[in-house]
Amino acid sequence: RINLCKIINFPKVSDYRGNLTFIEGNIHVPFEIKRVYYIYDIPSGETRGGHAHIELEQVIIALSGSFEVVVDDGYTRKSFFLNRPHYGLYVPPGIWRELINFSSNSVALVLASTLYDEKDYIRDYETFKKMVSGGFWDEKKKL
Ligand code: T46
Repeated sequence: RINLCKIINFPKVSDYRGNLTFIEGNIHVPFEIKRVYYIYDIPSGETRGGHAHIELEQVIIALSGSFEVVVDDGYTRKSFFLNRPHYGLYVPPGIWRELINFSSNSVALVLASTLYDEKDYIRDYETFKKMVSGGFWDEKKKL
């Protein structure tokens, strides 16, 4: 399932005044956008994430600066380097994610398919692995 994690390129309108990127739900991302949040003022060396989601789909964008997103489907790990605001990483449900190596002043913008729900989080890696091997997400393929 790791190959469901994909870079999505967004439209970029450039002219002498600069660049403009726009993102429309169900058009440029494969879900309706229900929530937007951003992570910023990250102290040097800190990491974010370290969990998986039951239902939530997200697109993670480096609005400013750069960082890496390490994704893990329970079998395979893959790392994506994000450093421009005109593309993002789509992360489907059932993927463990960690955000690492933030540059100074980086801002991670996240588009989310659901409202915040703590019950959707799997914060224990062993529990995640058990759910993967039990086939929990096998019927929930998307993209
Ligand atoms: C993810 C990564 C990339 C809310 O109250 N509402 C929200 O919408 C969110 C996202 C968080 N919170 C609260 C829950 C915690 O008390 O904010 C606190 C910090 O959240 P968390 O520790 O989950 O933050 P991260 O940066 O580790 O994870 C977040 C998202 O939660 C997660 O879905 O994929 O960013």
